[in-house]
Amino acid sequence: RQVASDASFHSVTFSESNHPRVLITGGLGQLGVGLAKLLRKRFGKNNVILSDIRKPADNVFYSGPFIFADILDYKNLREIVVNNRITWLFHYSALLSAVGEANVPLARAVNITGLHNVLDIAAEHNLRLFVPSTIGAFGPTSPRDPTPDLCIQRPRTIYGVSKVHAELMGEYYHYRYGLDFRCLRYPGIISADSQPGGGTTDYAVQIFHDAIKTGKFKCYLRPDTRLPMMYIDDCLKATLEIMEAPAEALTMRTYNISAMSFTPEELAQEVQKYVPELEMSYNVDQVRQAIADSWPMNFDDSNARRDWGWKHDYDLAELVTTMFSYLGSDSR
Ligand code: AKB
Repeated sequence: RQVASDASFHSVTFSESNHPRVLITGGLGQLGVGLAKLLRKRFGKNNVILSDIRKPADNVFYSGPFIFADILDYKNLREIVVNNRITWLFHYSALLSAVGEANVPLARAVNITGLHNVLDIAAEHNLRLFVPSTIGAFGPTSPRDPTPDLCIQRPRTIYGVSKVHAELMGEYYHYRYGLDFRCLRYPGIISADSQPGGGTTDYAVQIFHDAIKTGKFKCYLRPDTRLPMMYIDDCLKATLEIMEAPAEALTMRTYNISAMSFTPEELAQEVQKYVPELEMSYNVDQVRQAIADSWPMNFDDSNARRDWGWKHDYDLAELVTTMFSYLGSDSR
């Protein structure tokens, strides 16, 4: 009887191990909950652990495994990886561009020291590691229209500097230690049921909420500020696709991905198709404007399209329709 139950135990663990065991750090930011939902559909609810240092809302807590993980605590992170037999790690903990400028020491700790912990644990435990990078990894001396994968990267924010560092360190660990590091440079991400925190592209999310609630939106960027953007479903799809891509398909380890580029003025025109009375005004925040002015206007993602078949589903019109169908334009 003992032997039989041991055998069935092993067969259960064996079949479960066909799926990756996933940990998502910084899981309560704009992207983690949506990513967990997508991965749980594919790999099973209990194979995907969401983590953060904050307390989750009840619906997040009850939708699947959630644990406390502090990426600055090496031992805590290592214990979680070992105890849960983690094989894939999505490292989403980071301070974004605007909030990073407001607290450089914290951004340096989270975005750089935290990354070092994650890299060491991933290399030591043979994990497949995804780290998001960003359009913010480029700077004023990069070509901006379009911005290719390989060009000058001299960002002027601590966020951008930390992301260039992450790209280079991940690639170094890949070539030096064989770490299966995969990285996408995200544009500004737009989502309906989660909020970004402290970024430069956040206006493109806030405009929908304010248009519905008040019919007014005050934008902190100039009307002609063009930035690459993407709907969250495309972003999460690309993230899963690069993690599942066969290693032989990847000619690089860090790829630009893109879907659309627009200015606040162009977004407002599209939003006005749903809220015609929307009153736009502009009150430029010099810090965020300077950041935006140093970032790509259009992102060249031809390598991602060629190597692993990246293709976006949402353009500007589709994005705006989808946002209003989630948020409900008549909920005022
Ligand atoms: C930010 O605005 O800081 C982020 C990003 C583009 O990386 N949304």
